[in-house]
Amino acid sequence: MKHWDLFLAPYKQAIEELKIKLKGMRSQFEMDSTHSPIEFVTGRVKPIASILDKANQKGIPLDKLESEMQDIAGVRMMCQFVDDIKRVVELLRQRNDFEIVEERDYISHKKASGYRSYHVVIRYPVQTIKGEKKILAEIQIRTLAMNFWATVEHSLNYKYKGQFPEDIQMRLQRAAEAAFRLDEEMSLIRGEIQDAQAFFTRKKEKQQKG
Ligand code: 0O2
Repeated sequence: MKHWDLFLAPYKQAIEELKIKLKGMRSQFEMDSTHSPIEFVTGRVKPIASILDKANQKGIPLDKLESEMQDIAGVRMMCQFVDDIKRVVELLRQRNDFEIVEERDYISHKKASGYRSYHVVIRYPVQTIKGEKKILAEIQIRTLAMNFWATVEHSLNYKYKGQFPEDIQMRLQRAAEAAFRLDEEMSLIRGEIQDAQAFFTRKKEKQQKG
């Protein structure tokens, strides 16, 4: 087995486990017939090329990756409303299957790029045949609008290698403001939206029962 496969194996295992656990939170809300603050969950192990790029940019020696690169394992939890993010963070704080080591609030303090998200860095124990191994993982919690902006900006960043032409830079800033306003508008009609969603869920359940 190659060195990278061995190194990444516990991160892959952690992602698979975390996706099941965090998606499980959503199913529990559904069973409760209450609004789920979690819309959907995704996860990935950072590709080797991105690990090497980031290590290079941040001056992280390769033998320090385990302790200094916090997002080799990354999970994203998407929410409908900004207020849902706080609830999700609270739920994560209550869990006892991992330890929170750091929280970064890029919602109250958005990044200069316009990026908004709430990051929770955890130390997660992976059970292996050689015993327990604790790895760092980053959970990013964001609204659907924040996710849309970040996904598009990330692709453009890849294309332009961070050196955006001025017009694109300006449009991205405007798009970030629009995403912020969209979140605000949705929060204002949150009650209406949730009533409508509850109505459709009940209707679907009735139809399924025949
Ligand atoms: P990828 O491809 O998503 O893995 P730094 O790189 O110094 O900003 P640090 O210290 O690693 O960040 O921690 P931070 O900022 O909490 O987390 C970095 C990750 O957050 C990024 O990972 C992105 O996923 C996301 N992120 C942070 N800033 C931005 C931004 O301006 N735009 C977008 N689209 N995403 C952002 P990677 O390694 O950059 O990329």
